[in-house]
Amino acid sequence: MRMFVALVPPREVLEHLEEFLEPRREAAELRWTAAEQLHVTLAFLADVEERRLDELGERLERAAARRTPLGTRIAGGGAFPHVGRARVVWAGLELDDAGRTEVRRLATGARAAAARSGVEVAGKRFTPHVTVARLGRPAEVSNWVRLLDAYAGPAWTVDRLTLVASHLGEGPRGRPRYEVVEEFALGR
Ligand code: 2AM
Repeated sequence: MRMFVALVPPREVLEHLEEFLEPRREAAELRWTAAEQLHVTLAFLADVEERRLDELGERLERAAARRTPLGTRIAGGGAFPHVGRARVVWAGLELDDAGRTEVRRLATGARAAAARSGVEVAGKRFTPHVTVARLGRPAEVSNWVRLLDAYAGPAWTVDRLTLVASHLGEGPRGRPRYEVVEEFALGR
């Protein structure tokens, strides 16, 4: 199973970003993320075997319990691999130093939980981000990054980890369908 561990902002936060982007997104070369699919990936698990699921859930629960909730908002923008030839346009998380450390620990904890459950974790570098659009062909996206730099969404509290299954090709227009498998409360 293809899965990922994510921070999923509350609906009103997603809708706020959606309403900001909606009137501006006519550019055809960008594939925009549907509002209900916006998230911050902490750990991408390309191939989770069914038999690993129970242990993965238990370990994620413990990893989440060790961390404390933190306040943030979606704000600012960036691009991967870089603005000049981007494949991904993203919005950032506004975090103070303590929040940044806490989010990093959340990602480290989620990745360690997966690895200890015998699940391989893809990707080494972690930059907290919300992918808002993908590009089929790399392009210059400084206009979009500037636009997102002018954005600051409503404050919300990160209070859980979400384990999501990604069913490729089952969503609308060939997109993946995301299914929330389980949520794990922070600091319980
Ligand atoms: P993203 O956070 O940059 O959007 C579900 O597919 C999520 O997992 C996506 O949001 C995506 O990252 C992330 N993802 C997909 N493929 C990945 C890979 N090969 N390595 C790391 N993360 C990946």
